[in-house]
Amino acid sequence: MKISLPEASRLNQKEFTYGVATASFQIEGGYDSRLPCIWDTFCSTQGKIRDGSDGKSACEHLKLWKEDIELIDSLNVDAYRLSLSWGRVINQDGSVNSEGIDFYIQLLDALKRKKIKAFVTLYHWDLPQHIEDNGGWLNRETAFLFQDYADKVSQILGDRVYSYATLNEPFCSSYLGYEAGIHAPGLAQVSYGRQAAHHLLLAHGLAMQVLQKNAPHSLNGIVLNFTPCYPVSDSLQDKKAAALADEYFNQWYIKPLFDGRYPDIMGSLEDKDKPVILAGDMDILTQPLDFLGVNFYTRNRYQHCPEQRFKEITMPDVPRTDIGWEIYPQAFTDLLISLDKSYQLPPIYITENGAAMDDKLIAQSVNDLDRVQYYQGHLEALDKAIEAGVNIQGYFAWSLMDNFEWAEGYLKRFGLVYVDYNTQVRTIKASGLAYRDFITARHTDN
Ligand code: PNW
Repeated sequence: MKISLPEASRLNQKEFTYGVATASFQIEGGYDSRLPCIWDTFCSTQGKIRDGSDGKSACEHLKLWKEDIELIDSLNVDAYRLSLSWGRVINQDGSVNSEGIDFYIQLLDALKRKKIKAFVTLYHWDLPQHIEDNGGWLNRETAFLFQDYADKVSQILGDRVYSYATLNEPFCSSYLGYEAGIHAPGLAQVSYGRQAAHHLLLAHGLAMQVLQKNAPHSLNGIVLNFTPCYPVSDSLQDKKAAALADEYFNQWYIKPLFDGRYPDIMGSLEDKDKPVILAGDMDILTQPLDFLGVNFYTRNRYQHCPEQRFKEITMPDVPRTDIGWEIYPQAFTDLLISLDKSYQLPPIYITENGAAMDDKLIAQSVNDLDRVQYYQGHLEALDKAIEAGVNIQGYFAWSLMDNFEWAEGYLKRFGLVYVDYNTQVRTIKASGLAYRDFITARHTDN
């Protein structure tokens, strides 16, 4: 089974950037050579991770990185998106950990030799635990510690990095981590979630300032995730409910960056739940961006509900991935068009898209045709958005390989490459081969 798009599609041009993505905590292991982070603590708390696992070894990428770079190269991608572990490169006293930064320098140099562009995310959720012990993202000071971290690493890494993203998915860090309690650090209050979000976006703005100074030639920006909100029916009330959910879960994290204010739904929060915003903060948040990273997986459906503003409804009989997320590529097209209409955006990169499937390794191969189909459908959806005029420059599959899937532990597999966690043997799945062949077949005439 193949992935293919019409010959004339923008997605078939060499100039379009294709990559694969990972994140430090999900693949590195190497627990002993970094500071403990909030995910180590969360994993050691009973009942938080579905299979009781942790990220101490993960995919042993810290040891196997050379092999993994060969693997990435064998997929013929133009780019690799990775994240840095804050607690591997910065010591508790704020100084640089030379062994930690050396690991990334070697990795980035190896990518450079292979002409693979490095897209580096500075924060993909692994906050050093000592910072959480001082309040984490509820403490405004954390935003300045992040700026300092960004400053130090961007000075050292220099032009090895093609693109820096400040944060990955501030929605997940703040809402899932501080409001819903299902991600680290596992706190659950509206006021916490909203305050954490503001401090994360502040951290982003502060970091952008130093990145533009230290790495003016890199493409600097942020990665946001969107789960578009659809009504369960055509009724006006359900449509309103979906629009409110969209403000609360999606627009909350993008509107301040481009419009310098939070969505109107903030006005309906109780005063105790509203974030503290200091004078001048919005000027810091709205730094110009070189790119916007968009992560897309699925959509959600909402219904009007008298006691709440909106209620999420699980629809029966819709196609779903192994993690339970609805497969609905049209939402990808709709999302990109609506973002493009709503904001003055820089070029967009799709920094994550992919699916968890119930993979079976049989006779050293994984025949994940359902995942191939997911990619086919979503690349077609992306093509439609480009046709409609949205400026999209690249696409990253999530993920290079199976890895630690947060609260799901190792139970859910998102990789183009299968990982046997007993042996650490990697096997390229049918989807990985299809992705490689699709990238390789792009024509060069135009
Ligand atoms: C993203 N949601 O996480 C992350 O960037 C990856 O680290 C992760 O492995 C991948 O997607 C797959 O889950 C998300 O509930 C987790 O809306 C949860 C949500 C969205 C993104």
